[in-house]
Amino acid sequence: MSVTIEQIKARCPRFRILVIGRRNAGKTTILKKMCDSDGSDLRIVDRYGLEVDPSILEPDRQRGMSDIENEITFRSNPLFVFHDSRGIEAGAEHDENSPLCTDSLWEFLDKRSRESRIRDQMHAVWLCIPMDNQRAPSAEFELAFFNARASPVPVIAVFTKFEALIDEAYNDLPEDDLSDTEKEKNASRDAQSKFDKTVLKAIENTTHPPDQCVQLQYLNEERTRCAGLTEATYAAIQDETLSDLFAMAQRSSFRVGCEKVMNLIM
Ligand SMILES: Nc1nc2c(ncn2[C@@H]2O[C@H](COP(=O)(O)OP(=O)(O)OP(=O)(O)O)[C@@H](O)[C@H]2O)c(=O)[nH]1
Ligand SMILES: [Mg+2]
Repeated sequence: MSVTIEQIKARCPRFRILVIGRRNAGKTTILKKMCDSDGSDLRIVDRYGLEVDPSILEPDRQRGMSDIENEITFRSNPLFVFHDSRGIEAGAEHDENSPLCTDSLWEFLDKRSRESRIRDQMHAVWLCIPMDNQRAPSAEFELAFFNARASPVPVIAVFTKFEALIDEAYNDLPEDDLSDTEKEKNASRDAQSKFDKTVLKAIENTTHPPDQCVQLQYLNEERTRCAGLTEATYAAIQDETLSDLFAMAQRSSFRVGCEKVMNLIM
């Protein structure tokens, strides 16, 4: 007998994601895109269910103000609930490269994976790695996370601001008479090749590499969506209930969701 949407929602009403990444990595931008929100409907509650002022996530607020246990939701899509690593980086407050406090992150993930109810467990991790930062991935930050432990939940490495690598490759192109279109094509090719040989290789050589990798670009622009992240997350989820729930929850990339939901309904 196939499982109905109501049965899935009764067991686990929301898909829970932990988003990790250094300052300015593009975390909040991704959450908003995923929920098709402009940010005005953002809601935060603390571990006791008490309402928290959403301004604690604003870029100029101290990272320590935020608590990883806080649940972030958007009214535009109540099927997703997020946790932001933002409060957890150690070191100088204004140093975007200050090291990740990996132990605290793993403690949080371990605790969540021991929760008896599926609704309280963490269902996926998005680790955002900004490509406009010359020091990413670094041994103090992203690589430390992947070298620390095997994750009890799927981890997706999200390479954000990928266009920064393409811009860099464009500037490095040799002088010639190629058209702008050809130059852009060559820059994309060179950026991808450099990324594969350096960034991706470093990530894949860690002790516990991510389940999926995805590149995102120009997410600061209104027109862009993060369909690649939807597909990568969907591909990483093993549990059937969770994969059905994720398919229902994601709205901004309709392809996976509609197919799955239609199959469940019919
Ligand atoms: N160029 C470019 N900018 C981006 C992209 N994604 C996000 N940004 C911009 O990067 C800045 C930081 O994005 P946020 O989403 O606030 O980053 P964050 O990781 O939540 O930052 P903190 O909350 O301070 O840790 C914003 O100005 C975004 O508009 C992208 O793909 N390309
Ligand atoms: Mg943020």
